[in-house]
This record gives sequence, structure tokens and C-alpha cells, in this order.
Amino acid sequence: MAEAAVKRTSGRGKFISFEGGEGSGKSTQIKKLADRLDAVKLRAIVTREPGGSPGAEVIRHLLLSGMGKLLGPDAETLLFAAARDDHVRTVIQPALTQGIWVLCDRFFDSTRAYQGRLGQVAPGVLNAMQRVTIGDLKPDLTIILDVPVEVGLQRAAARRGSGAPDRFEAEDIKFHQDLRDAYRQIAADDPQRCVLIDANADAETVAAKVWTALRDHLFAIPNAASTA
Ligand code: Z5A
Repeated sequence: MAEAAVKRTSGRGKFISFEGGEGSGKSTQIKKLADRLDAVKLRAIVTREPGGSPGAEVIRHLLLSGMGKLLGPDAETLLFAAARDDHVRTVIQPALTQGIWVLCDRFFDSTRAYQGRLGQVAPGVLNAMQRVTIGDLKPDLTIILDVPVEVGLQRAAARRGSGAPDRFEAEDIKFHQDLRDAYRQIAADDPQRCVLIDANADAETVAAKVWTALRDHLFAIPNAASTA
């Protein structure tokens, strides 16, 4: 069954992005999915934004320190775009071309939600940045993990312990509520690509829903589920 799954996915790799608000469980679910793909002998890399390549990781540090916020919404958006440009060119595209699956923790929907909906950066600016950084590249599937804001923030706070919140964690409750609404809207606007998953459940239950979404959307691995 594993060999059959690999054969059906020869050619370009699949590109899967994970999105959601603070503490929605993206990193947890990406790791579980990577393990599951590995079990059916599908080659996959796990990466993230901002970051994912040496150049983009430098920009990530700048952004999460709050430096980008000081420059204003447009300049902060340009920093996210610069990081994405490097990440796409040096990591994502080469992997997909080699037939390797790419599991990415956040991608351009984060820019749409955070900088567009919340930062009120003009659509024209976002569209221009998108053209330059990713061109026609879009994820084959975007998993949007949806949790009540209080649940996500509690999870993030528990993980952080006594450490200081970063630039985005430090925003108020309304910011996080608007963010959740923005992601729900993105899912509603693009149902072919996006699957909204109720992630207010234990990690194994959420992982099962993620796998079902893969099976339903990426026709290449429908029978791989039976290898579980
Ligand atoms: N950003 C942007 O503004 N524009 C852009 O274009 C891009 C990004 C690309 C990057 O933050 C920030 O950059 C991000 C948006 C902005 N803002 N924030 N905040 P990051 O990379 O440092 O962090 P994040 O992407 O926001 O991830 P996260 O919220 O910190 O975590 P997560 O990956 O969604 O969750 P997790 O690490 O898997 O889980 C969090 C905790 O909950 C952890 O202790 C888990 O063990 C626990 N957990 C996970 N799942 C469960 C379940 N199901 N039940 C109970 N507990 C769970």
C-alpha cells in the first residue's frame, strides 16, 4: 500500500500549509502528519514562516522582536515578503520540484489575515507582494485549525511559562478574535483549497481530522489511510 501511495504521487510534491491563531496546534499537527507520511514512505519536509531558510530566519528574528511593528504595517509586510521570497526560492520550490512534500507552518494566508485584515494593509500592496514572492505557487491544501481564542491563548501561555510574549502574542483579545474571524473568512472564500478544522479537541482527534482532509482533498493517497 505504501509503494502504491508513492507511485501515485510521483512528479511534483504536494504543498500543504497549516494556518490558525495563537496556540491552535499547528506545530503539533504538522509533526504528527510528517510522521504519518513517513510511515507510508512519502518524503516530506517540515518548514515554517516567517523563516524556513537561513536568510528568512534572520528576518524572523527581527519580526518577532517587534522591530517590524515599529517600522509600520507596510514595512512590516515587506519584511514578511522578503522572508517568503527567500524561503520559496531556496527551500519550497526546490523540494516540490524534486517530488518532496512540503508541510509549511503558516504561508501567505497569514499575511492576508495578520497584515491584511488586522494590519489593514491595502489589498493592492498584498497582491503585489504575492505576485513577486510566490507568483502562481499556492498550497494544494491549507489546513486551518480553529480554536476559541481563550483556549488558544491558554495553551500558548502554558507553553511559554514565565517567558515574555512575542510581538503577536502580546496583542489584546480583540486582535485574536478578529484573527479567528479572518481565518474563517479565508476558509469560506476558498473551499477548494482550505479546510477549516475544529481543533478544540485532543491532539489525536485533531490529527485524525487532518488525515481525513488530506485523503479527501489530495486524491493521490486515498488508500494510504488504511495503512494506519
Ligand atoms: N505572521 C504574520 O503576521 N504574517 C505572516 O505572513 C506570517 C506570520 C507568515 C509567527 O509566530 C508569527 O508571525 C505569528 C503570525 C505572524 N504570530 N503569532 N503569534 P510563531 O511562528 O512564533 O508562532 P505561531 O505560528 O503563532 O505558532 P503558535 O501559536 O505559537 O503555536 P502553534 O504551532 O499553533 O501550536 P503548538 O506549538 O502546536 O501548540 C501550542 C501549545 O498547545 C503546546 O504546548 C502544545 O503542546 C499544546 N497543544 C497543541 N495541540 C493541543 C491540543 N489539541 N490540545 C491541548 N493542547 C495542545
